[in-house]
Amino acid sequence: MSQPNPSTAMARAVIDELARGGVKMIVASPGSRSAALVIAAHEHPSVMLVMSIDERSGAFHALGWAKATGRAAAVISTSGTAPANFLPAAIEASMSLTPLVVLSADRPLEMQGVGANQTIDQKELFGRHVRAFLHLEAADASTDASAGWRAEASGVVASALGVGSTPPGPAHLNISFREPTVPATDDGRTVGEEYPYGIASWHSDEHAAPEPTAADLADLSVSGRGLVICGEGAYDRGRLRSAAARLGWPLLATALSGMRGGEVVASYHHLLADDVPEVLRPDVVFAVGSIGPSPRLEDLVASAATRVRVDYWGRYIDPRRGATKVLAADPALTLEAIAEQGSGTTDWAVVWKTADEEVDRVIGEFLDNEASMSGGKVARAIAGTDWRSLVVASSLPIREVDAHLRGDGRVLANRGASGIDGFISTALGVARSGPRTLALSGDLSLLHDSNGFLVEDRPALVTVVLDNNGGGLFDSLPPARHAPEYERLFVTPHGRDLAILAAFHELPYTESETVPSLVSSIEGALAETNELMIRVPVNREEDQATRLELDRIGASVASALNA
Ligand SMILES: Cc1ncc(C[n+]2csc(CCOP(=O)(O)OP(=O)(O)O)c2C)c(N)n1
Repeated sequence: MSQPNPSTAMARAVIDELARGGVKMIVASPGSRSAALVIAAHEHPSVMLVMSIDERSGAFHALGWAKATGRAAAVISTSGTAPANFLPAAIEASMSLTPLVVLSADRPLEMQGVGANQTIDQKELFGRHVRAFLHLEAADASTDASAGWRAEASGVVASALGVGSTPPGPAHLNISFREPTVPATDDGRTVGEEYPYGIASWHSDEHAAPEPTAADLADLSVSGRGLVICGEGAYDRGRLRSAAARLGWPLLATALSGMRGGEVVASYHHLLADDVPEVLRPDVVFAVGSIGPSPRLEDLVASAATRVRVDYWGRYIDPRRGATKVLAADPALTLEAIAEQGSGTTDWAVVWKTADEEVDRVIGEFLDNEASMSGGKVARAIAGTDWRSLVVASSLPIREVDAHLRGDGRVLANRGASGIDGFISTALGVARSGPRTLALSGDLSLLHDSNGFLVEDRPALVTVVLDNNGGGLFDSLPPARHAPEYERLFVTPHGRDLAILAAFHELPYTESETVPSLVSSIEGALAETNELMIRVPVNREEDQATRLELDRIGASVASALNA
């Protein structure tokens, strides 16, 4: 077999090293400078290569897949503005600790700074949003550089997976290529020499898990009323749950924590609408990971005298700057160590659980009797369907799911940076990892990333769109009361017919105006093709009025508890 040209040899070594490091899924967008990388990914036996026209969507597709599988994914782009489109997904990957390898092809040194076409400064393009920036100069046939290529490639994978105390996230490898960028030794534009050396392999390191230290555990008493709040993050759910049970501490869990169901308290959002009721006020709060989106959990944290925040990867999560202790430690091990000191007040968890069930019952009754469709109704309807993964958009969808979903199941959302961008692609990336994926989107989130539907070999996805013709979230924010031209400047109604969008993308489409029809459309699709877009028309004003009414109901349940 003849030797490859230098660009091909380098691309093969890099892609092979990614695969050896566990990167088995790569999303690439078309371009000439990146040709060697794309061809190497296409030819590698253990890599699944997916083509995406749009780099921004492609990166979110890879991100969704990585979030769903817990494994690193990679993206490939050509030079110029192409890799700049990776930035939103890279930021989300950074903040949600998702391993994402970003490969950008670049022009060689002799083409930099001389006005060459499609040539920009790509060095450190993602600034501080990546765990590492590495660069490979264009290969040539005069030196054996393969060990160096493999070292850089395995380094970028290790940085994405998390090395030492650095958490997983995005890592960027910028690679300059000289013509020819296709496997032919001479592609007619420039004569490329053969690369005469072997491309030997390398290996990567593993990270160490943090354990709580004696200082971490000092002053953490079990006397009084303790409460655990579980959010998104890395920790052993089972061990944390049993440690909380041993302590007799109630456990509240966000929809994104993956901890809902059973004895876990889920319906806190409306219960805490007014203030924290005296009977539910904790002395100690142990908050794990990122506990959004309901700001009322932060009120609950603030109401305790001892406020502990803990995150496995040491993310500093204390948005109100009120923590009495912020720990970088394994949350389950830490709570177990606390539980070894004894147990808390016996009937305290029962008080919380009773309140949780009561507020859920009263809210359910109210919504069942309400004629119009609302976000709350849709979230409750979805909760009971047979999805395997539920992917939820930012804005109202995640707030409604967090407020109404009570059962267990895998819920995913881009809440690292809470963008409405890349949503469809994220959901399709999740759907590529397994069947029965259900997405809940707002209409703006859908329109923002409808290019996501253009992805190659599109996985089947059931998408429910809460169509309130614009951004309904703003109705509960200050602009709704204080801004001029509120509708035009904030809500941005578009008046578009989503049926046409679905038809353009050749997606089966339906509309649901009642809960039974929504449930039957979802169940039908999940049981058969897994592919459907369901538009649920929602009146924005009525929906906002319902949310306010549910808050009033929650507050009255809470004040009855105090009585
Ligand atoms: C990329 C990005 N741009 C802008 C925003 C600000 N933003 C937050 S919510 C929202 C409206 C979203 O509308 P839609 O998806 O229809 O959901 P709804 O508010 O109606 O639930 C916008 C624009 C954002 N979070 N992310």
